[in-house]
Parts: sequence; C-alpha cells; structure tokens
Amino acid sequence: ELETIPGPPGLPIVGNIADIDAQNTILSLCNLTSKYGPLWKFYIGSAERIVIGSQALMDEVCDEERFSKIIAASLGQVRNGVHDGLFTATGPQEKNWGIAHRVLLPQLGPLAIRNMFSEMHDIASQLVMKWARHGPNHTIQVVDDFTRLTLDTIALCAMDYRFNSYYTQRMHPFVDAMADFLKVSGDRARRDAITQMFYRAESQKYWDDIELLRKTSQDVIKTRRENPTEKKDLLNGMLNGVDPKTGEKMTDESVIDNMITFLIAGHETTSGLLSFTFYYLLKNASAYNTAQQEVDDVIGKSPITVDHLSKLPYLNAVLRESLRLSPTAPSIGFTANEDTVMGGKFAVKAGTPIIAVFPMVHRDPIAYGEDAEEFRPERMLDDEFERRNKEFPNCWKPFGNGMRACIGRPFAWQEALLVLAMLLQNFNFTMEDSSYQLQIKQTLTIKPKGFYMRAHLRNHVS
Ligand code: MNH
Repeated sequence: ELETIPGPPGLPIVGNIADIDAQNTILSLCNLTSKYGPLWKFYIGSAERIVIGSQALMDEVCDEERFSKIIAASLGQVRNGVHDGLFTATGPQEKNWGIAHRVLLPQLGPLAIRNMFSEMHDIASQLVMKWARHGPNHTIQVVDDFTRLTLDTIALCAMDYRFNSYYTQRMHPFVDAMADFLKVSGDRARRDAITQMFYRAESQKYWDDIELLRKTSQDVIKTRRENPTEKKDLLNGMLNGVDPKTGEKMTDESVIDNMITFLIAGHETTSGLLSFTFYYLLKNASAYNTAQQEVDDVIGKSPITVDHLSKLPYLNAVLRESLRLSPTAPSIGFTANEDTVMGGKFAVKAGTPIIAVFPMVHRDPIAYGEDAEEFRPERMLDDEFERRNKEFPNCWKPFGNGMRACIGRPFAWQEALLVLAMLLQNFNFTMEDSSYQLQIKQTLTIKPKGFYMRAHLRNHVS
C-alpha cells in the first residue's frame, strides 16, 4: 500500500524556501527530518526534493543498481569551474571520469599514500612549531590553522607546490580565489535565475576567479613539463599515467579540472574533521586521556613514523566517531535510475533528487542505540565497528558510496591520524572558553564556528 510522502506545507511559487535556513541548510534538513520522519519531501519553487535520514533508507540508496549519484545544487555550481573532474562528473557516462578514476586510483591508494608520509610530516611539524612558538597564552583559531595545514599538505603532495600558509594573514591569491569560488558556488545554488541577475559584479568576479584557478594550474603543468622530476606526486601521475582500459592519457583540460578538484575536495573536509575531533576530545575528558595515553604508549617521545599509524586503534576510533557525529561532507545527492518505491511505501520518480543527510543517518538509534548522540569512540573500535556495519549496512557513510565514494580517503586518513598523534604527543590542549557550545558554520562542508583552544607544550623532561 503506497503512502503520500510527508513534508512541510509550502507556498505557491516559492515552495518551502521559508522552511530552510539558507545559512544552515543542513541543520534545517535535520530538524525537518526529526519532524516528518526518515523520508520526506520539500519544494524549491516547483522542483521537488526528497530527503532521507535513516540507516535503512541509506542502505537502499547505496544499491548502485537502483540509484546513482546526482550533481545537484552546489555541486552543479562547482562544476562551472572544474567541469567533468572526478567530483563533479555525472558518472561513468562521462569518458573523462572513467579515465581519471582509473589513472588516479592507484596514485591515491595505500601504497602511494605511504610515500607521501614525509611531506605530510613536514607540514604537520610546521604547525607544531607555530603553536609551540606562540605559547600557551595564544588563542588558537582552530579551523583556520587546520585549513592552512590541509591546504599546504595537499598542494605539496599533489603538485610539489608550497603555499606556506602558516605565517601569512593574507592567503595566496590561488587560495583566496578558490575560497571565494566555493562560497559563491554555494550562494548561487540557493538563488533562482531571476535573482541571480541582480548579482552581476559577483558573477564577474566568480568567472574571474575560475579563470585564475585554471590559469595558475596551467602554469604549474607548464613548469613541470619544462622541469621534469621523478617525483611520484599526483601531478606526474596525471601527466604520465595511462588508462589501462582505453590506453589513453588524461587531457590537459582534465588534469587542470582534477588538480583544482583535489585542492577543493582535499582540504576543507579534512580540516573540519581535525577541528571537530579536537572539539569532541576537549568536551570528553576520558576519551581525551585514553587517546593521549595511546600515543604515549605506542610512540612515546620518539619521532612518529609511518609504521606507528597502524598501531593506533583508539585514535582511529576517535576519528571515526567524530565523522559519525559531525560528517564534514554532511550530505550527498542520489537519484533513482527508474521509478521506484522506497521504504516499502513511498513512490519515488526517476530523476528526483534524493538528499541523504548524514548527521541523521549516523544517529539512527536502530544502528547506534539510545546513546547515539554521545561521543563514545569505544563503539568505533574495529570489532564493534565491523559488527555494526554487517548488521546495519551503510550506517556510517561519511566518505560516500560505491564507485563514487571518496578517492582521497586513504590520504585524508593518514593525514588526520598523523596530525592528531603528533599534536597529542607534543601538547596538552585546553578550550579557550570551557562553556563553548558547538555551533556549525556551513559552506560546501561543515566546520565548528567560534571554537578556539590553547596549546601547552608537554613537559617531556620529567
Ligand atoms: Mn573526498 C568524493 C568526503 C577527503 C577527493 N569525498 C567524496 C564524497 C564524500 C567525500 C562524501 C562523495 C561525494 C558525493 O557523493 O557527491 N572527502 C570526504 C571527507 C574527507 C575527504 C569526509 C576528509 C575527511 N577527498 C578528500 C581528500 C581528497 C578527496 C583528502 C583528495 C586528495 N573526494 C575526493 C574526490 C571525490 C571525493 C576526487 C570524487 C570521487 C569520484 O566521484 O570519482
């Protein structure tokens, strides 16, 4: 028996615009999911969108026979700048996606990432130096410094380029252009075509920023061709790699699209992950102590090596738990390949965007129990994690699904583990304001807003 899909009653013409906070879409979608249930719909203008927020429905959309990734809203705008690059391509039906996917998969696999350890370590050490120099009375702008870290790391590992962000207030022009491009992409996604006409100056700068990003990338390629190196970075991988299936190389346009894509996709999410992780650790003293104890037991005072990273199960669980509660890419879009029925009772048309809201999926009490709201890394230790994922498939999806899942996951994981371990090894942290309550700033990704901390060098002499 089919049922009508519930949802907030909308107005003619504008639909449910008034029900969704443009500054914090994800929070609105979460609240409305609590109100209307795990599958509901809303309208922007006359366009229908479906929202899902439970493990069972997530499990349904993860079936790649029935559903595919869709490039909706913000991603559609990002596509203005990076076209059919991996992240914004519609899928295997775009030839460049397949070529780039097959060329880059090994370049971003566990073995290749291991070789990037020393460069990741280089940038992470610079952060330790900065915080050590500034001393314990300095207010650390957590999100800003982690964003400098992740940007500098991906640029160095991907194309041997140093932004040197730590000691500059003004960011590199490329970084500024990228940040503005991303912000305006999000804003444009929330406007209709008529309203957009009133933003001519913004539009001009938007296309200029895209031009600057692409021109800079073109220069990086040119410089590399004129000064070839043996270095196994992503740029060499993209320029020289041959697709085993078609025998083709990536075109220069596709290399540019994907170079910018890596910088975009590869920094905000990891920076947010580190920021939320420190927030949760500072709010949960026992988890903090357990994590630091693990670092002391496994690494002690010696320099961190790549081999230490596989011996930190608790830190691993901390990162998983942080991404469960605060998935930094908080939602992704799907659509049904053919008209279908979801949840056993809701008719869903092919082509209608379906937004999966991770903060709700990841708090489903059926998969996570009554303490789903709590930060409890123990539940994410390997045994329990694997048991839960078997019993409740797709209950933890912060890296997306199937062939369109995150290709940078091993990269992000090694970087986040290394930085977390190194910081806990060297400092004791305190929250700037112990009464701080978590607030979210949303762009393409989510980050904690107004979260500051202090770093006290640990006394390793005793
Ligand atoms: Mn990443 C796709 C989350 C780090 C590069 N990434 C995705 C998707 C999610 C995601 C979710 C699927 C998006 C969708 O379905 O529309 N990514 C993350 C998170 C982190 C992250 C939570 C860090 C934490 N991602 C990184 C890093 C890189 C990267 C680091 C680059 C080095 N991600 C990508 C690319 C894609 C992607 C490229 C698109 C892959 C594809 O569709 O072929």
